[in-house]
Amino acid sequence: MSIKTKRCIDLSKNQGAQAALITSAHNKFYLTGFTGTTATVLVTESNQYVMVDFRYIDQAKSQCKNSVVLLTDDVNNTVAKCINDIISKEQIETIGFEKDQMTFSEHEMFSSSIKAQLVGVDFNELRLFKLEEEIEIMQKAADIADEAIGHIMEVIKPGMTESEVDLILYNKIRQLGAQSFSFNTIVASGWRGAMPHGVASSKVIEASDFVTIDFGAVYEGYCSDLTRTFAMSRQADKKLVEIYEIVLRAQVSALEACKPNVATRDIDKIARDIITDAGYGSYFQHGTGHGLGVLIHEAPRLNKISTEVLKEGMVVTIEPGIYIPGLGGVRIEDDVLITKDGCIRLTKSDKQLKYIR
Ligand SMILES: [Mn+2]
Repeated sequence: MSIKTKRCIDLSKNQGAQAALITSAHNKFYLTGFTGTTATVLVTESNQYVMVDFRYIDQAKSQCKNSVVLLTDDVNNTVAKCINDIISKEQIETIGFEKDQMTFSEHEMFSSSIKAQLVGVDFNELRLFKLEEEIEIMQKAADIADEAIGHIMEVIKPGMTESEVDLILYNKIRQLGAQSFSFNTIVASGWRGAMPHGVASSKVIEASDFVTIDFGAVYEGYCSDLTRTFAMSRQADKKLVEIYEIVLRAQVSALEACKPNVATRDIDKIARDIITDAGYGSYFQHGTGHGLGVLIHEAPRLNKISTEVLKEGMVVTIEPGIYIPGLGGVRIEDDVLITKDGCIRLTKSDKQLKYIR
């Protein structure tokens, strides 16, 4: 049994279920490597079963390691029948489902057709600790983001729209081997920089603008997440230059404090206190960071109310920002791996304020 599968069954057992019914795309991929859109995964004490119809049988057989692949159909050999055969053979009475993921109608369908009790299980911790093989992939995803933002800083010019920049960035990450963006890329220039999630628009980038770009590359199923803010020229507003230095200090201080056994809430507090002491506390309303992996946002969270503690093997973002309506904003973000006695940055792009020309 793989380490990932063992974690899955342990989480289920700790929450009162003998087996785990996995229906979310991200957890199916994490456990089995399957990237198709339709499959049902059942993890038991002795096996990991992947149930697919004829469209995915060859794909599942080639992608799913450490798994028993079963062919289903809509009539005689339904998913429910397959599950019932397994639970009677392995004497399973309780099956955990992903309580944050299963829809109400899926739950109705499974609970009326499966001869075991369904138990809601929280699988949010499943992907919390990255294995060596995952860290290697995430480093590559981060390297792609670093190289792509470097390229943008070389080619960006006043007069381009944010959308044009978005497209150049997309082509670059694809050339570098990424499958897709991790999420809709934020290119927020000038006044739009005050919108923390200002997805690239038709706005033209001006010579006096600050520009915030927040994007990530998905490489072999894993996300990176990188934000850099820069000035298009020395015409930029002096107040934003001052804000940049505050955000940079907050980001570096929080990042340098990341190590095992530090509370995520304390990392948030380090960044927040620096920004608050500088007089901008009310302009920093989001959390300082989040876990990263197969999903762009996963456990742990780093904010005012989070209760997790950093441990070796977690990968998190550190991304404080200041946003002033009518003026603009600054955010700086890196991806960080928690190590045995500290942390290392996966994203390595320079953080000194850059003036494009
Ligand atoms: Mn992020």
